[in-house]
Amino acid sequence: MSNKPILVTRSSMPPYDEFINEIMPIWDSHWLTNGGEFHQTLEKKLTEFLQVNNISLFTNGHMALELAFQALNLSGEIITTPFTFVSTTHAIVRSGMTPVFCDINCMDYTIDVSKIERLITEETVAIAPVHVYGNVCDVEEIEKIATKYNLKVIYDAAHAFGVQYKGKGIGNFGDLSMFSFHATKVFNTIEGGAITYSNSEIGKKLNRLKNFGIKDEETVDIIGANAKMNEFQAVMGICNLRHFDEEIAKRKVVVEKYREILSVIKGIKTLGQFKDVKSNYAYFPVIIEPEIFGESRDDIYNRLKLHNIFARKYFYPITNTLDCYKEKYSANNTPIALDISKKVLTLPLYADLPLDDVERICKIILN
Ligand code: T4K
Repeated sequence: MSNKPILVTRSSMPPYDEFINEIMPIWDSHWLTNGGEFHQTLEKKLTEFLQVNNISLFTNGHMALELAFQALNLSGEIITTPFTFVSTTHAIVRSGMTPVFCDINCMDYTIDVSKIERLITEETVAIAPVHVYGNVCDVEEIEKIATKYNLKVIYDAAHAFGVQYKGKGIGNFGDLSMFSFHATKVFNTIEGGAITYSNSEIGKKLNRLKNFGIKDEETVDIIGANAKMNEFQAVMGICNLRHFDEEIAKRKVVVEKYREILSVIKGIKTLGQFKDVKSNYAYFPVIIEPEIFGESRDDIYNRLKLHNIFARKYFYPITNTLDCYKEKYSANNTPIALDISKKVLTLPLYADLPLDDVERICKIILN
C-alpha cells in the first residue's frame, strides 16, 4: 500500500507496445483524420460490440450530443434531468432548445417517469434522459410516453458503454443515444464519443454535421461543425476495446468489495445490482444520510482528502442551480435531485484499484 494520491478514477490504457504497433501504419499513410482507416475499423468493431445497427464517431461526447439534437432538427422544449454532468444541459441550450427539468427517482437517480407527463406542453418536442452512472432509465415507460405524445428520445448514455438491458445493447433505445469515450470513462479513446441510431437518414445528416456540413467538394447545404474523431483516438479505442471485458471484470471485483463493506452500514446507501441489467461498473456512488450516519457527505469528502484520497461529488451542484442557469430555474422543482446531490459521493473506482486500498478507503469513511 502506497501513499500515492488515489483519484476518483484512472484512465484505462492498453500496453504501450500494443498501441505503438497499432499506430505504426499511420507513419506510412500520413492519414491522420477525416474518416481514415482506423476510424472505419473502430466504427465496425463498435457496431458489433454494442449490438447496434449504426454508429457515428465524434471527437468527444459533448459535440456528439449537440449534433444529435441538430440532426433531429429540434426546436422548443426538451424534458431532461438536472442530476447530470453539465454537458447534458449545455448541449440542449447550445442547440437552441429550452431544457425543462424533471426530477429523478430515488432508486437509481434516473428520470422519474411518473413526473414526465405533467411537464409536457405544446412546445415539448423531445425527452433527453440520462443513464446516469450507467444505471438504465425506465426505457419502456419513456418509449410509451414518447409514442403517446409524438416526442423524440435522445439518451445521454455517456456513462453506459457496454451496458445491456434485457440482453439488448443500451444504444438501441430511443431515437439516438450518445456515448462518451472520454479518458475518465470505462472505455476511452482519449477524448471521444459516439451516437448510435437506427434511422440511416439521420446517420447521413450526423456524418455531414460533424464535417462542416460538407456534402461534396462544391456543396455545403447544412451548417455543420468540426467534430470528427481522429486516427490516434480511433487506435486508442481499437486497443482499449480488446481489453474491455477484462477491465469490467476487475471493476466488478472492486465494486463488490465496496458493497460488502459499506452496504451494511446504517446511513450509507449503496446501489445494488438492478434486475435485467448487465452493468459496466462505471461509477460507485454512495448516499450519506447525515442524520443517521452522524456525519455529512462533505465531512467524509474532506476526511478522505486529508488521506490523499480524492472522491468526487458527482453530480453536485445540479445543473439547474449553476450560475448560468439559476436565474431561470428553481431547484425546488426537482427536490429529489437537489437532496441526492447534497448527499452523494462517488468513490474511487478503476480496474487496478487494489482491494487493500478499497478497504482503507472504507475504514477512513467509517472513521
Ligand atoms: N454527459 C454526461 C452525463 C457526462 O458525464 C459527460 C462527461 C458528457 C455528457 C460529455 O462527454 P465528453 O464530452 O466529456 O466526452 C469528467 C470528464 O471530463 C467528463 O468527460 C465526464 N462526463 C465527467 C463526469 O467527468 P471532471 O471535470 O470531473 O474531470 P477531471 O479532469 O477532474 O478528471 C476526473 C478524474 O479522472 C481525475 O481526478 C483523474 C482521472 N483522469 C482524468 C483525466 C483527464 C485520468 O485518470 N486521466 C485523465 O486523462 O470531468
